[in-house]
Amino acid sequence: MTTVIKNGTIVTHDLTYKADVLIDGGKIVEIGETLSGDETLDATGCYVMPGGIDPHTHLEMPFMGTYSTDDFESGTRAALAGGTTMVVDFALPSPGQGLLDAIQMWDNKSTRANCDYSFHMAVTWWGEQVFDEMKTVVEDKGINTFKHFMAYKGALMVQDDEMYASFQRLAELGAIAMVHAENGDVVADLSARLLREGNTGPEGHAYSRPPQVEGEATNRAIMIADMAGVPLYVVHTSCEESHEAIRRARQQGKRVWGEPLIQHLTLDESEYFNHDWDHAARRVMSPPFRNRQHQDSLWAGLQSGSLSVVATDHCAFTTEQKRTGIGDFTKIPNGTGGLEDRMPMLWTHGVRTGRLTPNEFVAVTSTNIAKILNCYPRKGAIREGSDADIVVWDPGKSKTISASSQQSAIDYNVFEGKEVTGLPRFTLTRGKVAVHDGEIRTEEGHGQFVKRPPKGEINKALSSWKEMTAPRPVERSGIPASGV
Ligand code: DUC
Ligand code: ZN
Ligand code: ZN
Ligand code: ZN
Repeated sequence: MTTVIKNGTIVTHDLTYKADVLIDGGKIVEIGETLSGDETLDATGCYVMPGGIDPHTHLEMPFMGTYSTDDFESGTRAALAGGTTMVVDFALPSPGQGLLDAIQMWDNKSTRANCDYSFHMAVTWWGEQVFDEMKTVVEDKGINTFKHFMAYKGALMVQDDEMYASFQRLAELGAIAMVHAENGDVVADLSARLLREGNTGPEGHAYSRPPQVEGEATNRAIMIADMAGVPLYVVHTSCEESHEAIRRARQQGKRVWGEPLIQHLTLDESEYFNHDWDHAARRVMSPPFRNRQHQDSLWAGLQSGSLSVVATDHCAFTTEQKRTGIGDFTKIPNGTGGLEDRMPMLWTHGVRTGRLTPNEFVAVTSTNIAKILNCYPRKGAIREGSDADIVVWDPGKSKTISASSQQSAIDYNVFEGKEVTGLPRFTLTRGKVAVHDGEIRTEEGHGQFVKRPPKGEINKALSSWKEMTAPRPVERSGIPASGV
């Protein structure tokens, strides 16, 4: 059976034009004028865009003594409802557990996915087994991205020597390093001090993770990545200090990317103050929300291209789960939702305000990350031969975000009450209509794993190319050849 999307305007990261799209066997087979198919989807007044890719989710993740509540079923259903057609989740070994073992666990959970997905690998400890298994992960499992936690001391955090060893191994394998950039030692110290002084409420979480904590770690990771020669992707860039480091690295010719979250772009630190405990605790995530100056910096980064991708870090906990941290903010499970709201919120606050063009919207929600993760143009494109992961976007359709009508399984929404304009009319996952005007027709298990081979890119500051690629022995005696 063929499907045709008719009368819409195709918007990709680089082009805007009117054409119909013909789909067969889950792929885009033709783009042209006046096409016809067995089934017709009317896109009059709509933009036909590559479905969103959210490269940062934690579905059913064991974390802080519990599991994040949205799993691969509810999480990908929420994604599709908001126009996102692919998620990339983090396979997370517990310290001491093998990488392949963790992937097996994630394979088991993800059989329920409603849309396509891929995995990043988390490196939560270091040893010979991890070193050895990395090769299989890259070459056989199709995972080319490895995340390192520089925070969560005593749990997921890795030390600098471990990170440097891991980064060098990744460079060898042609993979990409990722970091959660926060100085975990400083966070632990500030947290203990705040608790001692009686600051036990959720606002203590924000005080314990100031922007300097993130800026320092981002700088450190960039320098270590430069020395190891590995490209670096910095997840959840939330502040100017971190953005500044990324901007500078990119100017120096380094392959470094930054990923602001829709939450940090649209919600600020006031959410932690002058609100009741539940309201604030529901918004506890790492990094925490920042002030308006940091938000401006993130928007500027998206506009100028120094920041590349908008994600969610979707890691949803119920109010009941959050309440395990009453009396001690360090026990509040860190994480917020956002999968369903990322695209409408970014359209509303990015495109409708004039900060982003529709083409830039496609770039930062889909195409840029497809290229970075090496699944373009299978994903992130409206092209003949690409997967028919498509969102037919109605720029005039509005709704008020509310937990009462969301797909996510938790009991609140951090964007509750926000009015958005710009919503999917249809969301297609490999040609199958999963959302039609708000009506959900997802199919559990439809989602397939997307393998992403290594690219082998190298990361070095331009000035260090010569020295680092061809080290020369030091002359110990005699007159130097240059005669100086
Ligand atoms: N931050 C969160 O808020 N939740 C999951 C992990 C993380 O780094
Ligand atoms: Zn993180
Ligand atoms: Zn995360
Ligand atoms: Zn199917």
